[in-house]
Amino acid sequence: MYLMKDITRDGDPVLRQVAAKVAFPLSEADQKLAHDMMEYLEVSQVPETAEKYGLRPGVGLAAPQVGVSEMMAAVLVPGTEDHPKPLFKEVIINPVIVSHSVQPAALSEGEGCLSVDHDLPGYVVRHDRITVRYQDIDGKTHKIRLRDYPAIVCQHEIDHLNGHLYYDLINQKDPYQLTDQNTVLID
Ligand code: NB4
Ligand code: NI
Repeated sequence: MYLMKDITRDGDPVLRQVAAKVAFPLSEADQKLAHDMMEYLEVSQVPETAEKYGLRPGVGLAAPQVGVSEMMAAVLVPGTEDHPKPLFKEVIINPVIVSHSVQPAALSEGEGCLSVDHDLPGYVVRHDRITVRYQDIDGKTHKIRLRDYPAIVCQHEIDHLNGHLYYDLINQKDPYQLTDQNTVLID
């Protein structure tokens, strides 16, 4: 299982590289990578185990964040109290955003990143709705539509695979300025 000491930090060149496409069938190393990234998210989302292992909670984790420059990311968007089934749980491989809404969206609280030790304030303006094509661990291709919170998480992870970090998208002059008045703010 991954621990915080295994997470690459801002300044490591791997976070600025464009990751390599993953070949199928997955190698044993890639199968373990997929498993261990999702395991991190699961363990990090339970307060007791997060505390036990000293993990920062996460809803996504991209392979470059564990030092592997490959197009793979784990996403675990939890459900709500009265709807506990995860909103989206998948290891996405070779993901591509094939289309997106014109309408922008941002998390109202801004974003944080396990690879960035100090949270930088500001709106990270992204697409409100996306269509993503990706392969699962069995090599099966999926094309799915996501909106709001799960769409934001996937965009953050796909950005990692292309060498981008969330603060690249914050308006440097005025972090909470919204250029587009139609921006959806997501709690
Ligand atoms: C990825 C996210 C940053 C913004 C929004 C949020 C958390 C991350 C980074 C979009 C994607 C990790 C990957 C959270 C969190 C809500 C759900 C369930 C119970 C606690 C957990 C807290 F932890 N971001 N952290 N940051 N990254 N929500 N939640 N809660 O996940 O760097 O590239 O456990
Ligand atoms: Ni991140």
